[in-house]
Amino acid sequence: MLKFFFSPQSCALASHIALEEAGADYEAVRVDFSKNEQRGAAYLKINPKGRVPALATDRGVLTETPAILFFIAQTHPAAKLAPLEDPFDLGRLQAFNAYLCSTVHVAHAHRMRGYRWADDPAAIDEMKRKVPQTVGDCFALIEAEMFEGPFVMGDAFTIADPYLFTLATWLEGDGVDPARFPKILAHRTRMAARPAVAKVWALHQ
Ligand SMILES: N[C@@H](CCC(=O)N[C@@H](CS)C(=O)NCC(=O)O)C(=O)O
Repeated sequence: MLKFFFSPQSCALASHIALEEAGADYEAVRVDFSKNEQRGAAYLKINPKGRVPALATDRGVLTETPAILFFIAQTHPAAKLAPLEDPFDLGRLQAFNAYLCSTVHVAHAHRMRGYRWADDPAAIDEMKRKVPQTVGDCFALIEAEMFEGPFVMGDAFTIADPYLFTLATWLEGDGVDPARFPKILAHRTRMAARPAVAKVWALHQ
């Protein structure tokens, strides 16, 4: 059975939703950030990066949201969470998730985790001040150029949808008005109504 390590309302929400959408057989294990459990010896044995999510499989532990999402899609083909037979569409899907992981999430992290990049409190404050602009710019690009609708990739629900949903739930906290992005906001509302999303969302409160 899969063992999924998560912390509420973190980026782990995306993979958690994907596990539910896939109908996966998994156990969810909560990592308590308030106790710094992600940096404790026990968790570092699971994920030496000290981050969530992590997915323990019978072949070892997977980390990094795009990799975990794709693993879930590949191991649960009946759920049709990725265009597995179409190399180009699969490439587009991976490009979308890579952008969320490498650019959007990192822009967001400058609000709470500026200490990763600077020691000077003034530099950390400056990074924090920039977050509404950098995160807002990322979402403006997604809204205008990348989001197809009604789902990220068009008509089919894929692993890009829970990932976009997760990052879109951070918008208000990042000082960005989601009303600027009508398509993404409608997607967020539609996603929240899905039974798998509602079930996982409740566990993340
Ligand atoms: N690139 C990783 C990022 C993982 C990550 O930064 N997770 C955050 C939560 S959203 C975390 O575990 N932070 C704990 C910490 O920084 O101590 C992914 O996409 O999975």
